[in-house]
Amino acid sequence: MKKIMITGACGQIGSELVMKLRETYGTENVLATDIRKPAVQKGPFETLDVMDAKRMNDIAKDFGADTLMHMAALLSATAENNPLFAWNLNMGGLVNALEVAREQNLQFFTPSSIGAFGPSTPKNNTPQDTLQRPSTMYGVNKVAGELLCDYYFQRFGVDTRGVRFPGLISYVTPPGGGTTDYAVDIYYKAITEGKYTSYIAKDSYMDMMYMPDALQAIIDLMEADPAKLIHRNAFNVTAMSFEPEEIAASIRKHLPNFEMDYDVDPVRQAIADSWPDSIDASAAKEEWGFKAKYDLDAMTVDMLKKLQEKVIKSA
Ligand code: AKB
Repeated sequence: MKKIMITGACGQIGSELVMKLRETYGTENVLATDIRKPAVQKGPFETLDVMDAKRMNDIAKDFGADTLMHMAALLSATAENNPLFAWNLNMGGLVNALEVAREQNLQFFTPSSIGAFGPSTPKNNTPQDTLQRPSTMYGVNKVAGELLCDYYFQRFGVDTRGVRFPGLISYVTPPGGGTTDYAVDIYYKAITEGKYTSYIAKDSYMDMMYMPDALQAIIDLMEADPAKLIHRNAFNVTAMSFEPEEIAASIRKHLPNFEMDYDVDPVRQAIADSWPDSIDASAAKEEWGFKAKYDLDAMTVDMLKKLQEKVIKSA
């Protein structure tokens, strides 16, 4: 049985990943760590600042980890507001985690992002291997991270694996500081207020994926036969690409009175404009069988149902 340690376990992906991994591998085999304590604690947890390399190493050793999933990172919009802090945290945390994996011979996962692409990248059906000259600090961190993970595999034989996630949509933990967060906020506001003001402009297409597909992708990649992996650390994965009017139209199929207007945020809009409109996930499909179950309408049905239940419960 695997023994998995996760950093950033209270974040948007981390909090759901911990639950999914505990269902799959057993509660006691998954150690959650984060700089802040979770609101509800139902399994092994340690407080950890990923900048503290020694503590990270000690915690992994004491737990007897064989796998490290490094999820702690600042997202694109927050990183743009404080680029130096983002560089220090995103790169410092990653190199500390890779060192733990190297010293203790752990299998390693960390997510990259569509943010690793930039304005000169082909915008449509963006290939797996292509130009990557991002114009954001987050993108610089992600490209450097992809290369660093490749380096740790080639130079030290660490079993590093990763995907380029698109915007992730979930009803469990709200995201914080991302450019794609509008596609989560819109569902909350549709339920609670019946209207939404989008900070992303009309016609701005970005790739997205529903969280259950993202979690399954992580497990499938980590379980994949290493002999089949050519692109270890930066597989393009996506389930859908849409712009604000399309997600609003999908919501209106269930809430016909839903209204949307725009108040575009120039910082997040510039980031969105620098990213691809849609990426090509065929390498992930060929090398480890990546498949997303949810398209936009299937996701909308589930999001609205789960959020309605959540709002009723908290009332
Ligand atoms: C963000 O918007 O920063 C993230 C991402 C696409 O990496 N959701």
